[in-house]
Amino acid sequence: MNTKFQNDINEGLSKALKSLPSKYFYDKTGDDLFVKIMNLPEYYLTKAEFDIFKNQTKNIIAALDINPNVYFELIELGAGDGTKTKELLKVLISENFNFDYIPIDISNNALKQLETNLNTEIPNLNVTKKQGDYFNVLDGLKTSNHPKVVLFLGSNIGNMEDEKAKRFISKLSSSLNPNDKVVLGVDLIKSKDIVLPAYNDKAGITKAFNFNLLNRINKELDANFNIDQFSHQPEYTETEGIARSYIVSNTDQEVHIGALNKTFQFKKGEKIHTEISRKYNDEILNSILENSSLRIVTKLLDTKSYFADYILIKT
Ligand code: AVI
Repeated sequence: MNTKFQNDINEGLSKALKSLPSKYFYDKTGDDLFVKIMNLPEYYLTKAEFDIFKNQTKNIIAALDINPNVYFELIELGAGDGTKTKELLKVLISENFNFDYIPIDISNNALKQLETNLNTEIPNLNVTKKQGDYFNVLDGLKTSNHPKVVLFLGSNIGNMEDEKAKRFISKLSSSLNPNDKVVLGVDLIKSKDIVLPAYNDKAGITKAFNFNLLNRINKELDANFNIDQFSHQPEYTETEGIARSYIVSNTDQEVHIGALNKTFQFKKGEKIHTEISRKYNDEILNSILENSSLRIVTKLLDTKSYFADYILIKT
């Protein structure tokens, strides 16, 4: 039994304002659902960032200001399937840059698939995969003194509360040397009409993704959540720039979690907060970077200006 999972669920459901950590979306079912989300017409984030990597590859490379004669490490945190990164890797290889690609991911499976795929698609690329939680793997980066470029794409930083994002950025910054670079992909603050449908798609895939948390608790912790008695509810205000996902109880009800030997009460309309997806602008990013030694060099936008890849430098 996974006691960390068990403890986190107990803690979240015992609070006055109930919550569940979004990291638990990502089991095999959650990973598959997220791949479907990335292909949804409403989910513009992945397409927008792909647009930047496909059409502005040269601008990314110019902003990184890499010396083609000096070896560097290209490190990707949470590499996933590498679709966007491949656009950059292909150009770096064709222009004879001297580097290794170091994808870091929590899933060994995802890393193996990525490596096999890259070996076929870009045979001249050196891949050194590292498995682990990227928050922890950051410490290991300090052991090498080669110049580094760290990719943290996909608005993954958006799933962190601002305080956590600040801690993460400080840790990232302290594992780098002056002049190292970071490519940080963030979703930009924009109107509700565009953001909300991305988290409330017509096909109901995001709902299934959100409810996967309850299914996991049912399966792994012997619980009896009746999925039909809950609703998926994303919320977003442009002034705040944060999309929040909730699971709302449709009725007064009780749920028993066998592994905890505990029953939880839910009031009609009571919300369980499951995810934050923060959207950014320059001001918010600067406040996140404030106590670190990372500064913005360049901001690259997709054609619709929905998404930005910021190039940051360690000062
Ligand atoms: C992984 N992350 C950036 C996604 C997001 O947009 O916050 C996760 C997601 N949640 C619902 N849809 C997609």
